[in-house]
This record gives sequence, C-alpha cells and structure tokens, in this order.
Amino acid sequence: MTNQEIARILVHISEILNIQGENPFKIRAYIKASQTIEGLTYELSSLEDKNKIAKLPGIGGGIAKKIMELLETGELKYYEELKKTEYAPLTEFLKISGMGPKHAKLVYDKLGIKTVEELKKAAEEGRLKALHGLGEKVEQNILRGIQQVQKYKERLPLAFIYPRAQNILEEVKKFKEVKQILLAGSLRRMRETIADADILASSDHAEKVMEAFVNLPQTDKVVAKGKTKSSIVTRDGFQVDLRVVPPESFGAASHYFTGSKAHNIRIRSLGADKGLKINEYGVFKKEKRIAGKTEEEIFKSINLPYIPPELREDQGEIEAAQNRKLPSLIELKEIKGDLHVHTDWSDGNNSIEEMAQAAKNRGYQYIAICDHSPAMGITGGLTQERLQKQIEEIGRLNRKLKGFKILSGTEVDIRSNSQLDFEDEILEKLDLVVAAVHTKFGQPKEEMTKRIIKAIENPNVDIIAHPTGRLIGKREPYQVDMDKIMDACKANAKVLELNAYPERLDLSDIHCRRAKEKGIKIVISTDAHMDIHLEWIKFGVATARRGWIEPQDVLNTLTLSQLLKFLGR
Ligand code: DGT
Ligand code: CA
Repeated sequence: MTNQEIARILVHISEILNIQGENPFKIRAYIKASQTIEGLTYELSSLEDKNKIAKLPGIGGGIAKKIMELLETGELKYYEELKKTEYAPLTEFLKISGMGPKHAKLVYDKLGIKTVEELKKAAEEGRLKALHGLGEKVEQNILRGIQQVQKYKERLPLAFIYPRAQNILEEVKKFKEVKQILLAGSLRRMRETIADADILASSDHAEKVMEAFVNLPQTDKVVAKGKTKSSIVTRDGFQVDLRVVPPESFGAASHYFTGSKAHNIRIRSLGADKGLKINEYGVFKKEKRIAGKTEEEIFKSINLPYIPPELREDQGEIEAAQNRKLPSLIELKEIKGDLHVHTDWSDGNNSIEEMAQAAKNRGYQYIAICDHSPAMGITGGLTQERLQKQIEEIGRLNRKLKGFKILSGTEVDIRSNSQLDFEDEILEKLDLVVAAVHTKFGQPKEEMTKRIIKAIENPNVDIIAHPTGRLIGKREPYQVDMDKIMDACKANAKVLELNAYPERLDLSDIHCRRAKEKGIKIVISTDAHMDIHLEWIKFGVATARRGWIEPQDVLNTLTLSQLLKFLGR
C-alpha cells in the first residue's frame, strides 16, 4: 500500500467522523496524520522498523497501529466497518464548495439525499433553500460548487502530479538505454493544474524503453503501447505519456512536447517565414536538418534567445524575445526565507523550533511564524495572551539561534465587518502582520473589496495572504476587485502574498503579472503546516515565473537586514 493510498483512507475516516459529529480533536488527529504521510519522502512500506511510524510528527499510537494494519494486511477493519455506516456515502458532498459536514448531514436527514446527482437536482428544483439554515444563497453556492467540481474533474493540481511524475522519471532514467530525459508538457511549464504528465526521453533503443516503462511498479493500467510512445495510468490515478526520440532530435522534441500548442504554432510560423520547417524532429532547410539537438538551437534558428518553459504560452513572450526584453525570472535559489508558516501553537504539526531549524537547513536567513487568530476557532487560533507568550518564546529561541532569525508574526483574520481579529496594541509588537479573509466568502464584491482595503490601510498590516481565497478545483475566488486591491497596496506600500499551498497558488500567474505591471511587491510563502511543506516554495516560485516575476519584485528575496528595514518596525 502506498503512502498516498494510506493518506487517502485517513482523510476519508476523518470525513466520515466529521459528518457523524465526532470530537474535533479526534478528527484533527486523522487529518494531521494524513498530512504527515503525504509529505514523506519515502514509502512507509519500505520501512524496516515499523515502530518508527508512531514517532512521526502528528501520528499518535492509535493511528500508528491502524497504519501498520493497513501495511500488513492491505485492509483496516475499523475503516471497513466505518464505511458501512449510514453517513459514510455523504463524504462525496465535502468536495463541493459550500457543503460542510453539517449541510451534508442535513440534506440527508431531511431529504434523504445521498448522491451528488440527487443533490444537484434538489438544488435546481429549489428544494434545499427550504431547509433550516440553508436559504437561497447557500443553495446557489452549492449549485455553483457542484459545477466547479464537475468542471475540474479531469485536471489535478500541479503539486500532486509533479513529485509523482518526477518519481516515474527517475525510474525511467535508470534504464540503461535512456540517454536524456525530461518532464515535458504542462508539467514543464508548471501550469497550476495538469491533465496528463508527459515525459520525453532520448534513446537508440526505443522499444526496450517502452517495454520497461509499461512494467513499472507504478503502473496500474496500460492505455497504449507503441514503438516510440506509450501511455499508462498510475496507481495514483493519472495518465503518463512517455515518448522516445533519437538523441539528435531531443532538443526539437523537448520544445515541441513542452508546448504550449499556441506557442509552438507561433514558433513554427516564424520558421516558415525564414523558409524553415520546424517540427518535433528538428529544424529543416529543404530536406536538410540544420538544428535539433538542443532547445537553444531551435530558438537560435529563428534568431531568438532561449525562452524559459514557464513563459511559453504565447502571452507576449515571443515579442519580448524578439525585442530582447525577456524578464530575468525569479529563481528558487534567490528565496531567502518563508514569511507565512504555522506551528503546533495553532493548526501546524511542528514546534516553532522545528520549523526554524527546517528553514535554516534550506539555507534561509529567516522565517515568520504566523499562526491563526482567535476567530479561527477550529484551527486553534491564538488568543491575545497566547500570542504574547509566543512572542516571548520566539525571543528566547532567537537568543539561542545563530545566523538565523525567527520573526514573530500572525495570520490575523479580517472579520466580515473588516475589523482585524487582534487589537492594534498587540499587532504593534509583532515583526510582521499577515492579514487574510477566512469567512463570509459570499459577500458582494464591493463589500469584500472594502473589507480587504480596510486591512491594507491598517499601518500594522504588511501582507495580504491568499488574496482571492480560491481553492483550485474546489472553490472559486470570492468576488473582489483586484485592481482596487492592488491600487491600495501600491498607495500603502503593502505586499500581496503568492500562497504556494498546493490547492491555493493564490495569487495566480495572471494576478502576479498584473501586480508586476502595477509595481506592487509580492511575497512567495508556503503557508506550511509542517516542516516538509516548506518544499512547496518551488510551486510558488514556478507560478511567479509564469507571471513574469523577477527577483526584485519579491519581498522574500531580500536579505534579513533589508527585510527588517522594509518592515520598518
Ligand atoms: P495538459 O496535458 O492539458 O495539462 O497540457 P499539455 O500542454 O501537457 O498538453 P498535451 O499533453 O495535450 O500535449 C503536450 C504538448 O505536446 C503540448 O504542450 C504541445 C504539444 N502538442 C500537442 N498537440 C499538439 C499539436 O497539435 N500541435 C502542436 N504544435 N503541438 C502539440
Ligand atoms: Ca500533458
């Protein structure tokens, strides 16, 4: 059983318990355990000493035992029984934005609704709004939520596919016939969602590579097996296409299969203007191949500099290349710290010290601890008194740490009446204040925009976190006038966050580009709830690159002393 499969079962258990109205601590324990397992860089099944499972952060003895049962027998009795209970089928509803566990239970108890189709029909017929506590607005939200889920069904988040496709690439790379290999398609362009993973390899023995590929342990189903292209569906449920080309075509094929299609069409037509034929095998003048081994050669054949994959969307990158005006995109190694992480003081899984150590190990100079505020009850949001204690604890840890600084911060909730969830007198004591909307997503656009601008205008606020509130494939952004938000940031020298949490990526690439045009700084933060989540920074950086962001646009490329000066505390 893979980590992924185990994590999925634990989440499912937490969902069933949630609908049953179980104790929140018990529910949270399953969620935390699943997060831990999803973040591991090795498979639990490969552990020699299974007793180590109980020692992982966030995994207690009871759940550890259940995991061992899963690993040993491939089954969990407790889970099998739980699945037979009355409310178990309702967990499908939780994928729908606007449907919490209480609503799920309500529609079942009152109307006997058990499937998404039944729910959709009931919403369309206006039968939900009559239920106590639902109403017209919630009904519309649920309907929109269902459409959203159905629309995204075929695409998965980048951060889910990326590491799994990378694992497969590493396996294929081991075949001795393989010379070069890379992730291509939307994965290489780092789009926020991926339909299928494309891998490209070069070899003189394509058929042997095909044979080995379809027999990988990750393979669940072979969709197609050809001489130079095969497709599998992995046990994690997504499709991987592997193409093999001869080494002299690797550059041309890399370019072709990276796409996007729109970019490729433009490149091919620029070639045609010069009497060149550009395809996946190379660049041809009459019948003669004049380039194809590297991607640089392809661009050079039409007098263009190399265009980074993240820009290849035909969104002005070709014109920029022609005018020698391509941006120098931000790179991962330029990130000097993470300015939004959680700890076990609220809903995180690691201590302040563990988070700091993990950040230091990444070569960072600083980290900002931004646990939740009181309004976020379910996340264990800090009271004013606990925040005061946390500031003192951070002071103590900072005296111990050398060459690294922990900043005292908060992710303060912007209440629906636009008040912040902490008094200014405590916000003043912090090194950094991140403010965010977590409730009342359905406010009208004007109200929501005002609500956030009010926070931007508070002199103690530095950053607006996940500015649109979207959850990819799950929740549309709330209604907000981003131009007005950005103008307010500009006027008040405030920063917008690009939250790299896999289902957020909020700001999106498009908003990043707009922010840059308006001259607003962004900060790329992970919102990590565990030390290993710091790794997600790479998806944030990738999204920023897709938004044409350069290092000087990003707050956390500053050194510690520059950052402290910017914050001006
Ligand atoms: P996805 O899979 O929807 O997340 O997005 P992509 O970009 O990976 O699309 P996919 O898998 O259909 O194709 C991979 C790449 O192959 C694509 O980015 C560009 C190239 N490609 C596919 N079909 C065509 C085509 O008809 N013309 C050209 N020029 N390129 C194509
Ligand atoms: Ca693809």
